[in-house]
Amino acid sequence: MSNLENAIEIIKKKTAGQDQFHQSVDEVLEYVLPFVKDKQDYLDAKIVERLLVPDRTIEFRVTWQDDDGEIHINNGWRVQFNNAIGAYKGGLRFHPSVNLDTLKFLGFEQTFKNALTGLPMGGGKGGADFDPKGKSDAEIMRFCQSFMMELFKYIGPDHDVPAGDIGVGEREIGYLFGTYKQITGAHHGVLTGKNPAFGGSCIRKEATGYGCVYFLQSILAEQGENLQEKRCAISGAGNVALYTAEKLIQLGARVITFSDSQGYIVKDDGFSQEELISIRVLKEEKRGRLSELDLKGVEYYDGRKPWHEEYQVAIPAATQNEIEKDDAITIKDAGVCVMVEAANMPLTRDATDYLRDKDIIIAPAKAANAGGVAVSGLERTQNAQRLSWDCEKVDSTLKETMKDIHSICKAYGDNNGMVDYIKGANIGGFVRTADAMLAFGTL
Ligand code: NDP
Ligand code: 2IT
Repeated sequence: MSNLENAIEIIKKKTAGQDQFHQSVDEVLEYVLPFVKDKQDYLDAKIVERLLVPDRTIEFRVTWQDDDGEIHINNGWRVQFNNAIGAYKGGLRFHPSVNLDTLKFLGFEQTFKNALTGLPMGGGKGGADFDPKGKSDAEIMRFCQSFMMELFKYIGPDHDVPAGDIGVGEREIGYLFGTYKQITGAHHGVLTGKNPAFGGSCIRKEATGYGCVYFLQSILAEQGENLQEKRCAISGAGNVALYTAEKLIQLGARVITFSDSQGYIVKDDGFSQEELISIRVLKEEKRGRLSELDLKGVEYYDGRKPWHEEYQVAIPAATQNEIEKDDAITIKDAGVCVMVEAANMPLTRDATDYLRDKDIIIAPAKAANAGGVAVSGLERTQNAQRLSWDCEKVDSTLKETMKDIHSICKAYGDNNGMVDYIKGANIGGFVRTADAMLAFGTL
């Protein structure tokens, strides 16, 4: 065993039980280890070992009161993973399943994703094991206020800039930003994903989904194909799922499924933009369940995932490890040719291995869903300039960014003349971060 492999084993032992973190590390190392093998400067500086340990993790208590006056206590975290190329940047997740393992995997992934955008942003992630489901607006507000009472000590526009993720959208960012502003008196770009009324960027809420579709367009163009009439199955029915669908439908594809944590809906000839609005109102405004949707020609299947249909493009947009090996087999049998990871790490290792073995193209999350954080980067730029760009400018910059990420994947992901997007994204993201770390010396 080499010194490096030995060091990796020790890091894994020290972080025993952090299975999602190890899964994301293994995926990166599968490509990075062969790449650094003969690069003595990276090896001497122990860049790989340093990358596997977050700069710091902050854990805190969040105490809040519900509408009946009862006190609740949750755990909050911020993982500041790596700031080699810029201030820590990454979302906040509010979901009962959140723990340090989840946030470490997300912060680690975010480091490489942010590097791929070409913008000066390091990687971080945070959140709480708070369940927003069934909570009133006032309860959400009080939770966000209490969360920020602690988080504000560790963030700042040039230091760490959080945004949204699962369970944190424009409403929560509003409460968080309002609290930060109340405590510090400063109105600046400390959070992204803000409402454009007070400094948010046009297209930020659409950006992750739109970016996924722009990336898919580049992949299809590489195959001499396009989106016209392509049947797409999407999981999830949140921010990323719905804006991915909006752009797909705009560009002539058919979106046939959505899901939530209870079940899935299907419309065999594809959802329309009007139907999409009904789904958005149900999920975003009423915070309801897909089972409550009443739309003609739409079937609901309780307790099932959406992969048993016929489609060419699969787009998981819900959560990590939602596609297991059995689902991957179903997806292959459905006739899929491209898998676009809109969610972070949506495939288990077995599922990834199975689909790659069957030569199905996988666009990894680091590349495919980078559009969200890229426009977050543009929101920071606008805040620093004290002005707002028009939507056209933000959208065209997003398109260029996704094309550039596709080119990076091609440059680093050659596999016998084909593009291996997983390899390309991992090495491309690594090189940029590693070179910055080298330049700083031993820190
Ligand atoms: P939302 O909270 O808006 O929506 C999440 C969706 O996923 C909901 O439909 C939810 O169902 C479903 N879901 C969440 N957890 C689970 C679970 N454990 N099992 C089954 N379904 C689940 O989140 P986003 O759309 O923002 O995020 C979706 C994915 O995209 C995440 O992986 C996130 O990390 C990633 N992402 C988000 C970005 C952003 O800008 N928001 C940027 C890049 C990646 P239900 O309604 O029943 O809870
Ligand atoms: O996973 C992600 O890239 C995000 N949740 C978005 C992060 C951001 O800072 O916009």
